[in-house]
Amino acid sequence: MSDPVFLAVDLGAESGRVIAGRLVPAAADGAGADADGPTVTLEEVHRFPNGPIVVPGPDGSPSLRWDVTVLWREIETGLAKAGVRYSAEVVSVGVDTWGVDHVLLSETGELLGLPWNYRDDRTAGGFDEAFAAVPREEVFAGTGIQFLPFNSLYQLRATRRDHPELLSTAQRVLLMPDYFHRCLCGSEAVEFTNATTTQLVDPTTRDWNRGLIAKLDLPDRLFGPVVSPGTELGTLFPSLAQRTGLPESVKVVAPATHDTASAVAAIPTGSTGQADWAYISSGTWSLVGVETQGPVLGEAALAANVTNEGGVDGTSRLLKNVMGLWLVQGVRRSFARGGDELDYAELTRRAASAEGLVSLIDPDDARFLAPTDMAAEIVGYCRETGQPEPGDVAALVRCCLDSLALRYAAVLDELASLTGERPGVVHVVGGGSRNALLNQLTADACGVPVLAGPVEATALGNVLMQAKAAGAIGSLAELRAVVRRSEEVTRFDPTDDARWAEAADRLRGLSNRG
Ligand code: LFR
Repeated sequence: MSDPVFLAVDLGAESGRVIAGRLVPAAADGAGADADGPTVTLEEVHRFPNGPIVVPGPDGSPSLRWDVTVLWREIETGLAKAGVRYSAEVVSVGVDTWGVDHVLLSETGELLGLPWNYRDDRTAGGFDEAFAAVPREEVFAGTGIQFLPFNSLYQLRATRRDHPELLSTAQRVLLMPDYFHRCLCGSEAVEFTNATTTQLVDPTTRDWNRGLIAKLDLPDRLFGPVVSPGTELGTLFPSLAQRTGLPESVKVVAPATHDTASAVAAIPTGSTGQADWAYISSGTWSLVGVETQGPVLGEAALAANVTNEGGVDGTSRLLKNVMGLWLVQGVRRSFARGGDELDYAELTRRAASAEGLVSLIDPDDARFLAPTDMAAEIVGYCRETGQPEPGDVAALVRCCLDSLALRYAAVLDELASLTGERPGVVHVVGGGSRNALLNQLTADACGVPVLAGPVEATALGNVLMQAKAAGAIGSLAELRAVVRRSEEVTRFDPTDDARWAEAADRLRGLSNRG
């Protein structure tokens, strides 16, 4: 019999994919790298673009949304391709996406409007409004989550303020992957790792913080059962199995549905729940963190504005969101508008030839969250802070990459002071780990080796959690051993350059500007 296939639906802010993962057992003759246990192979079945759509409101004002109907059509197309290619070999399917965004469902299960995209500005001012109901300290103590304006907490409060009829009609809130699981099999469960990104889950009980939900005056009935990653949610709807050519026996299994949680699960390390290694899950966002065995709460964690997101096998992800390659994506869009279409490899090649550490930005300045023109925004920032204005695309991208590397180093310092342990190595995973220049700059800024790869960490984590649910893998440690046997990593050693210390001071000055 051929090796089982697990289908990962992995949706990102720029593209979505359906990926088939195959778990290949250890070589029977006990020879080769895979002698100790199974390996995994991935095959991309379907890829499609994704991005926010603009829906004009009654007064014409733009509202940023996700078109879940189109996303579902693409998912179904991908499943049908998998039906043709693998048919009876498919064991299960699971979905992961970015965090925080969600749909509201009516009593009869109708979708109540298109979900908002988290970059919509309706949550600006949301902190003050929410903290009037529940003080900031209390929100942190009860959730352990970083204060980001787009967390579901502030989004739901914005919906309550602007569209009270939606909240009074809604019976259920489902995060994006949960919604697609419902389309696959009817499940209305909310998966734990992604639920934590709402800032409404208690990190100790690992369930909704119903006291907080009540104080925020959000309807309690919206928040359904929370399930652990690896939970079997059901089997494909027979009609969907028929349309896609997949067997009716295909299970729907919740992976770690938060893309970052799946990526962290697939880090090729030999250690779990220890803060002696760090990770950067690098894509549109850079999630810079360490794995811990429980939440790190208290005053210092609150002051550092770190997050404790839920991980697999009882682990926590102590991390911070850094603006990430969104900056470079934005610069790319700015130049594309001017007719200059450049791919990411070309942008990085140009940045490598530009002089380093000239002008710096604080990547996490709110002005870079959703600017209309990223290149102009960066030039404006440099002008206002008395630095040379980046004059071309090479200088702009170099400014982004230098600044990101410095910001990573600053976050690692903050995390080390919270855990009392300094990571000896940084694993960079995800699409951004392809960027050799950024990897080298990261090693230089952080002063420790960077191990880059796998690029497909999220899809690997998704597939392997399904394999774990099927009983083919026993633990998170074993899951990571499968990744180590299957994927090459590239090492970047820090170069000794005193300019980084000076640049770190400059970035600190910029970040501390009032
Ligand atoms: C990365 C990610 C981050 C989350 C951001 C918004 O794709 O999931 O972890 O903070 O998107 O949801």
